[in-house]
Amino acid sequence: MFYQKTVKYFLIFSFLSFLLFSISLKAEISVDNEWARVTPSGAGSVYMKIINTGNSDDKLISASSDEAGMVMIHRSIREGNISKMIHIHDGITIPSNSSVDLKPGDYHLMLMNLDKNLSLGDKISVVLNFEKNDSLEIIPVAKLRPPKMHTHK
Ligand SMILES: [Cu+2]
Repeated sequence: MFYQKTVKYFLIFSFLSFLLFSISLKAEISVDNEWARVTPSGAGSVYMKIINTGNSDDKLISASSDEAGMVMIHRSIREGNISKMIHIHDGITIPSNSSVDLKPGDYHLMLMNLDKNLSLGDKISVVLNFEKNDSLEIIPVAKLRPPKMHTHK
């Protein structure tokens, strides 16, 4: 009897702690217009707009996907006539009350060793990890071209 009560209180306490923990977590980062590019090789690129509505800067530090061996943060740069991709090791800063576009010819996520080649319309689950904010799951759809931007109020 005493044992049952203890278990009961413990469960209630755990649940309340979880609620408090959830409330204290930051959710000031959102993602819009996420999409993935179809590539003939075993890699794919993911683009999106990352919006920070908080009053402090945050940083996208890493990303992962169950469907890819590895997800890297890349940036395409031009050197003369050559376009090449560099691996961004220190993340992408998302300034407070601002946004950063991951777009072709610029920042993107590179899905390495995809389980299968992407086909048009495929959905891929990708988890974004931030320095301060909660991790965020996005599900970009494989497309040829970027989606039209939504309008925001
Ligand atoms: Cu890349």
